[in-house]
Amino acid sequence: MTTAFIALGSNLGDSRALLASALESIKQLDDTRLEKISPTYRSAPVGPGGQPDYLNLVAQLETGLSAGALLAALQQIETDHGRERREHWGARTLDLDILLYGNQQIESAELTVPHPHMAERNFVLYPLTDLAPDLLLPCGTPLGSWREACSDAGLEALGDIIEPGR
Ligand code: ROI
Repeated sequence: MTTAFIALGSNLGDSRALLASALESIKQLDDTRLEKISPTYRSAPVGPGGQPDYLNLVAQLETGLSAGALLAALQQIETDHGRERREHWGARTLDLDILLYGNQQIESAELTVPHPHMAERNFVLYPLTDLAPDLLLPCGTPLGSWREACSDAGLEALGDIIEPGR
């Protein structure tokens, strides 16, 4: 089994219900246990202007799925929740990103792990630190040093407002 951290985000539709339903779907993945869920944050959009604020959180899994199988399963959950691949960095009903997969560094055509933008995204680093404050990244850097270097501008902690459900 491998510990994986997944970033969840939504800024279209009923984001709170979509994220709760996505967590329920993650819980039901083969050979996978949903271990912990971070508090939820409201975050200002990174990317093209004029899109609504996001809700973001991070989930910690134990999984027997390979990274590729986990990615495919998460993409299916996105599709099941109305995700359409449209504008680059545009608004979306549901975004599921693999942040970390054990201690592995992966660079394939489909997947880069650790997630290539996580160091600069407060809506990832803050909830991830809530779950795993003492985490060492695969490169050996403590997560805390990335988070300390990352401003909390545009980020609002909402607490534990989302749990798996339909
Ligand atoms: N911006 C925020 N605040 N939260 C996200 O989850 C998010 N996801 C994205 C882009 C469009 C880059 N911007 C985001 O994919």
